Amino acid sequence: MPATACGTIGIETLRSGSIDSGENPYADVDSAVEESDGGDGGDGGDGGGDNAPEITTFFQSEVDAGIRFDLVADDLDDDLDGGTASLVCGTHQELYDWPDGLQFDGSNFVVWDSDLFAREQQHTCTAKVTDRSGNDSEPVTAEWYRDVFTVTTSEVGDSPADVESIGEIETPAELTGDLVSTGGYNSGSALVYTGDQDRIKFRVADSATYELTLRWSSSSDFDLWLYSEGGAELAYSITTTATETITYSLVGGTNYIVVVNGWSGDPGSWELRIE
Ligand SMILES: [Ca+2]
Ligand SMILES: [Ca+2]
Ligand SMILES: [Ca+2]
Repeated sequence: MPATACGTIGIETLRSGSIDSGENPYADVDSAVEESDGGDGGDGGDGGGDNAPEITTFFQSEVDAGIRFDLVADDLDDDLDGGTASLVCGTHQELYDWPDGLQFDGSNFVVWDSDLFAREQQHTCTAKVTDRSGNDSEPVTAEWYRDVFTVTTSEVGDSPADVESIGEIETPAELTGDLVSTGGYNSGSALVYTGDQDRIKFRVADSATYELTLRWSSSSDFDLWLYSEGGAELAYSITTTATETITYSLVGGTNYIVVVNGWSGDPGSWELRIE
């Protein structure tokens, strides 16, 4: 996927020339309509307004506001203004006036809601532009894989007050971190952890049953706990296997604290998947 780039929607490369020369940029509209009415279609005719536009750049990328589409088209006979551009991704499509409908936040591209694009899936999007004479470009297709939501946590202290807050996550999400030490003992029916504890505060947007799965690479014994923001114990997974899983109904918009503990063995990195 290209990085964010200077590609723009709404550039018609020959457009400025016609403006500068004082020509009426819409001079072809009436004759094109008449041709269409007469059954000739947009492709026949007299050499004016008959050239199909061409998409020269089309790609999407993920930005803070959502999924951004950059689209550049060219039209040799300069009658793209007043036409349209269509974007189709799966079952969602939008039709924009060219070029004015393609303005987003004062700039020359469009941004779609990222909720339209599930994570860990391939998305196929197709763009097509049509000039005001009715000539369609060839459709241009872009394949794009939207990756999992990731958060790399940082080391914080080990007291209950030492929490890293990562805000609202999108699911599936993969959180990673490192336990720098391990240790623990049984105190009656309670477990006491004496090693590194990684506490992360998060929330999800939607209320649902989620699975939290902790994995780590070493042969150590790590554990997983879930608390309310106020510190109430909600769930835990403290097996001796190399995976810990908590299944829990999280309330959307509510903060929770998940804790990764090292019970025994070598310290090392961990990965927590929430979905
Ligand atoms: Ca740590
Ligand atoms: Ca810690
Ligand atoms: Ca364990």
